[in-house]
Amino acid sequence: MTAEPVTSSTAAPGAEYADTASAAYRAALQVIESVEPRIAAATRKELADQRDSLKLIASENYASPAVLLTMGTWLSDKYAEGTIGHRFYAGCQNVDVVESVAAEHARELFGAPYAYAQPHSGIDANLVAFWAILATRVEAPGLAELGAKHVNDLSETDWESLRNKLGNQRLLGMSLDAGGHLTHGFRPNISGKMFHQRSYGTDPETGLLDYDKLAAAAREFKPLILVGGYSAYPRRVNFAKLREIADEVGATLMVDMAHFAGLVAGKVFTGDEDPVPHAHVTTTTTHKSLRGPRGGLVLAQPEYSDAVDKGCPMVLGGPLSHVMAAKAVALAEARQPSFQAYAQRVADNAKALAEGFLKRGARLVTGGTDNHIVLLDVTSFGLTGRQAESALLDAGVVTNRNSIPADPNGAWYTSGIRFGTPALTTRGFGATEFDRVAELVVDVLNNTTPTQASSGPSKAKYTLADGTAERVHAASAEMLAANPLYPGLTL
Ligand code: DSN
Repeated sequence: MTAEPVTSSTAAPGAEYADTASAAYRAALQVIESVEPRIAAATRKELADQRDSLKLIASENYASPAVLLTMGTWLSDKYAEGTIGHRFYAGCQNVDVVESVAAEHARELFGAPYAYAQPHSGIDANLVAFWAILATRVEAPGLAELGAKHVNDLSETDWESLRNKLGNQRLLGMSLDAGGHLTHGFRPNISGKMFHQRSYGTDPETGLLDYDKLAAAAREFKPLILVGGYSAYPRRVNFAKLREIADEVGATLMVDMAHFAGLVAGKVFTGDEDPVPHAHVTTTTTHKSLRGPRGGLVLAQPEYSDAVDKGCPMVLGGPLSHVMAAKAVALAEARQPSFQAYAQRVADNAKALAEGFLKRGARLVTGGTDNHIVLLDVTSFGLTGRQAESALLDAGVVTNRNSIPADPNGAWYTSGIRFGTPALTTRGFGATEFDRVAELVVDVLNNTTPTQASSGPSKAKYTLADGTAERVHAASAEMLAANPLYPGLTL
């Protein structure tokens, strides 16, 4: 394998204005320092820590300085509850521009008829979507008007009727251990409380989604909402098939593309693998593979757009105008051809990482990847996910432990480690570096021994053989130095 240089078509944005951004950050930190030096110090330290570690958390990335700088303005000071042109506060003319531009970029980028840029996070985006689907689909007096009326205008009888109708709606989503997300009906989340919920899993042998079984589960359960999307499933999904299943049982297809929105934006997932034309409602975060600020978005087909548009104040508090502005900037970046090259490289790098693990004898859930995620089963190293995560962190490799299907160690200790390629790809890592990352990870895990506690094996304790952390730190330092985070940015 030969090293692939990061060409200007795949490099992350920012180097071209690094001097200006450096001056802006130096000035900002000086001002912060004069008011609360501990915050300035923690902010500086965070940059140093991020620069010095191998960030492999699949849901993280590095937003460009333009995106980050956009968040630090007085747009934060404005209240703007309501929607574009219809606010509950005066003086929202500039926020209207900001929100319109963010929504316009989102519609153009994803080819969606309607986009809502207000959600503060992924869970907020999903709550907006749930309420919009309920408001559109469930027949109950007062429900359709809920967004338009102030909630206090509904009578107690209306509310009683609403509660009865809403309480038993059904939601079918991917189970957490198969790679689904907490907000897709998992019990500790409100989605698992507000809906009568069931999960679909993956094939126990292959770890792959079984569309026939999913269709059978949908026929039997007849959900109002079929949720597609995942946060730890290392494969692509055929959303056209999910829509067929939803249509057959009269369900609304809601897809949460938070993890892979960057691959959709970058046209790596097209046709049946692009959820936007198939789903009635699509939600996403903006900070993962999409490489924007921390926040959410909802895209909707026209029949759901009125209800989604009432997300604030139905579900959301005042919009974060500074973050919507940063979403607009990030979405503008994602519309550049360089973002498509980046997204392709994210997927290619995940394959290189998976191949790197497989050729060193490691076991991967589903046997590989075709998105940005690699899920390593660490039981073959005799470890729990918790032990592996901590040992890797000791060596400067930042990951997160994750359940694997039918996980014997449960959701706290787990048996898996989830890896993702978006962040290090932004730094410029290519296939050669990701093969080396696999080698370093395997080195750490081979040199980690679970500690036996007197009362039985502890699922959290371990020892790392002497010299391992230093060896891995040194090897990663070389790769990190060759692929600097925010090149040219000096504080
Ligand atoms: N916390 C995100 C993840 O790590 O996948 C999802 O919310």
